[in-house]
Amino acid sequence: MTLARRVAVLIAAGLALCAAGPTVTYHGTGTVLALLPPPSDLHATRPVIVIEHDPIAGLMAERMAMPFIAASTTLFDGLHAGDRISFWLQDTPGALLLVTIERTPPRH
Ligand SMILES: [Cu+2]
Repeated sequence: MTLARRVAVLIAAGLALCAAGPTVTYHGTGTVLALLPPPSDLHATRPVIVIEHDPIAGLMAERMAMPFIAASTTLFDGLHAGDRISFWLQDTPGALLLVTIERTPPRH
């Protein structure tokens, strides 16, 4: 490989990294409807949580019930259907990934 070619490859790699950009994170609140460790009907290998979520700024303007893939089953520890939660999503290439969950006081 010539030096010019090598430099071109390095530049292309650098541009690819830049294109990936900063990690985009969204914060949401809602109620747990179901906790589905893998394997489940919704995903063979990854944990899924179904949330009735409130509007999520920058992502979804509507309140709705929908499933999210969770980064780890350990996020489900101590959680139950019906719990009010605050959660954070990360926009990753494969999925909108739920990376953090906190239980919050019930809303009356
Ligand atoms: Cu939604």
